[in-house]
Amino acid sequence: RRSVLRRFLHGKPQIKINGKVYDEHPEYTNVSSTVLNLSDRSLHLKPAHPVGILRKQIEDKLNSTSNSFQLYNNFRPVVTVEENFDSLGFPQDHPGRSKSDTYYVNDKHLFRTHTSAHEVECFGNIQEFCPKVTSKTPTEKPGFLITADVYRRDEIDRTHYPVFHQMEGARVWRRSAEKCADGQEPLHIQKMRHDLAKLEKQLREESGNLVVQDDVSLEGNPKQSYMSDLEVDLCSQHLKRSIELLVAQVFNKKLESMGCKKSEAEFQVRWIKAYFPWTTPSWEIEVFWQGEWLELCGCGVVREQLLLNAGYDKDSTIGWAFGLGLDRIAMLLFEIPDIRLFWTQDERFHSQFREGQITKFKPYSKYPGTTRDVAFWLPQTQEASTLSPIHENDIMEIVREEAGDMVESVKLIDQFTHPKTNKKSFCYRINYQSMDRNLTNNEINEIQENVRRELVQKYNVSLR
Ligand code: FA5
Ligand code: MG
Repeated sequence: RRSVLRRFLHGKPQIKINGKVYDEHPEYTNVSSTVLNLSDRSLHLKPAHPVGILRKQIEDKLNSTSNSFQLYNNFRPVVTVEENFDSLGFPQDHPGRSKSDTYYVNDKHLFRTHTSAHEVECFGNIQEFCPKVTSKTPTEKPGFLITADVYRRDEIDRTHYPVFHQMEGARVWRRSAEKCADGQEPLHIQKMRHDLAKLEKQLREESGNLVVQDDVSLEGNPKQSYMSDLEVDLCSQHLKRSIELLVAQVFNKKLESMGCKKSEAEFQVRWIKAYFPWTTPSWEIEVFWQGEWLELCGCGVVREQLLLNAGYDKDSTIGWAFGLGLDRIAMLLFEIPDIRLFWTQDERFHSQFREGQITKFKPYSKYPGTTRDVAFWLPQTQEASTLSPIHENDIMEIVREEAGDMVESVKLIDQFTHPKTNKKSFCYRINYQSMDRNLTNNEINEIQENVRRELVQKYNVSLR
């Protein structure tokens, strides 16, 4: 499979992704063919796919208050390191930048790890705010929603997949310096109060059963000095109420479909302080669902440096941004037991969903699974250093590359150091199971053999 997408030009290895050719980099390139193959699926654009249905529903709801959000749904997944990290103020040593966590195309390009990679560009499109900057796609709207596939090297289990979906949201207000006559507040404060009141009214009418545990303290979660307390307060409230509105609408639909009446069913969310390099103050929101707190979204008041990067004038603007994970919400709403199902081509999955409707997934059958263990000694040279060059995500990647969606989970089940030789041994248990069909022993054995061979070839381990 690998050779299909890789090619050589004048002896230089290159990768073609969605029609564009990139030079490989000897140290950085770590993108796998599994990921390359997933990068042109655009599940979020399919109107009758759970992820597409959820995206549309949230877009409609957020634009129902005042239609302030420009929609962006077609950004390509490869972005620059600058867009994904530098423009957002990620420090050089941030763990998110490491090759064990991120799929790099080369030293300058990567598969975006979040939709925030497009914030600077989209802020720069808001015409009123940077009149000097000539964007190719200007918009009049003071906000935007970006939905896209995002990529992270990660573990393998029912809720983790190397590709998932996020929706980025943002909203800005232009500050007015002028003092108003007769003790009236500045125009932008009036505007923010007006926008907030409208949102609160809608929230009261539509989501009276939402119980919110807010965190309004700014201790350890500081505001920026160019903003007044009142500005931060109005902006934060508008941010939180906007997210509460979308969360309430999504979960109320679910409660209704489960036969609960709106007036009876309460549900809880809580705000928790968080840290992101390009927002302050920052929070995460969690929802209490079936006995567990589930993290839905990170957000905050946008740091001015980001707006300056987008071409805004100093002290001119106040804004918020959020990044919402769509897959876990979609799994819960549609009662989808395994994240791999989103990616299946099986009609028995796709025929179950309709545009605009949240319906319960009916499993078409549970195919039997089978497990295989792989145990190995690390090579002697690696044991001397405390940091092993094999990261757990590298093991995951090999299994994904060989097994594709036939792998359900990979778990470390045993690890020890030989008391005499000091050699380190690891044992991983691989669960094989297909969502679509029965697997034969022969094909699993072959995959398992390939995994073992790759471990030896790439990392020089001794199999046990
Ligand atoms: C971010 O990605 C930030 N870009 C969010 C943000 C945007 C903050 C704008 C401030 C301003 P985080 O890595 O926590 O943050 O991911 C955001 C959401 O994506 C999470 O709350 C979760 O819902 C979802 N998410 C994160 N990792 C995964 C994963 N491996 N699988 C499924 N969903 C995930
Ligand atoms: Mg998080």
